[in-house]
Amino acid sequence: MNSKRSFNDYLDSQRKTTLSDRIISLLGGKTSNNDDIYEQLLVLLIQADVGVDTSEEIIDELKAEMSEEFMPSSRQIVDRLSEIMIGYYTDKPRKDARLIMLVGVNGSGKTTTISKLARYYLEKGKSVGLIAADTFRAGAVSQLQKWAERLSINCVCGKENADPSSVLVDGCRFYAQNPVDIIIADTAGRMQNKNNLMKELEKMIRVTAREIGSDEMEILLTLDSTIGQNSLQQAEGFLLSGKLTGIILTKMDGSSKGGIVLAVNRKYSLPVRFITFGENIEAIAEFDIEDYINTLVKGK
Ligand SMILES: Nc1nc2c(ncn2[C@@H]2O[C@H](COP(=O)(O)OP(=O)(O)OP(=O)(O)O)[C@@H](O)[C@H]2O)c(=O)[nH]1
Ligand SMILES: [Mg+2]
Repeated sequence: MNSKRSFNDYLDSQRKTTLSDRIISLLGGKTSNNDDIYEQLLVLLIQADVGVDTSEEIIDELKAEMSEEFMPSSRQIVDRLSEIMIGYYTDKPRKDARLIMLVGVNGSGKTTTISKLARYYLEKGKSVGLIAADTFRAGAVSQLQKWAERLSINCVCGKENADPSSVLVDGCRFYAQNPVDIIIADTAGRMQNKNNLMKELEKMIRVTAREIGSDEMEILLTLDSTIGQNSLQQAEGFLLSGKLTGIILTKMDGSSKGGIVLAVNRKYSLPVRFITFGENIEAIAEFDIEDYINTLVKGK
């Protein structure tokens, strides 16, 4: 199955509960333009995890455009709402990174996402190598090593309790001798408010940048989409002195509508690079804001 198709399957599964259906049933297909409607639209956005502040900004903008004389149909409201939401997202050009490092709190989906990413790039005809720099959690290295074996790719592994920075340096040097198109590095889960662990991560990024060049790196934060608004705090804690380059939103197959995409993007100007939507190795796709909002809001 190619990734576009599995992304479409995911979008299909989301169509059942679109905002559009709820908006249209709310408006009853009638032309309407009153405060009560906007209030209810606001609640729908907040329920979709867009966040209170961002939802208010979006609804205010919609409201300002709808003059009292103009009686929009519910379809027009839905269409305009989608456009405004897409306009709220700031993208950044994708880097052709030589190394992608995944960072994030424990259990957010780093290691499984790395196996998905590896398969994704292999399918695109790229060569891939892994670095297992989570030397903290027992079993973390072998978890990645198993995936590397299944995908027939190299994995440079650190010993348990080894300094993760030294594993990264070893990995970069191994792939300098045995070049691949993309190196993907796993890191140990850590809470964003643990200062020493965040310092360790900054060091890991620094030493890797010395080997690879900071322009050749993507540092991606895995955010568990099911935690809703807590994502904002996590993103703030993982800005890594400006080194964080983007987000992977995981577990989108759960109850989350993932509206947090807009809130995080608005607040920290971080692009969402990928979403994952299942335990299956194919359950990953590059994030596309228009597809995503159109599905979330309009169901198409
Ligand atoms: N349903 C679902 N589960 C997922 C997804 N991504 C990851 N998981 C599950 O989330 C759990 C944690 O995933 P890991 O990849 O081990 O998370 P991690 O961030 O590497 O965890 P630590 O190494 O402990 O920090 C596992 O049970 C995964 O199967 C997803 O997209 N959907
Ligand atoms: Mg892990």
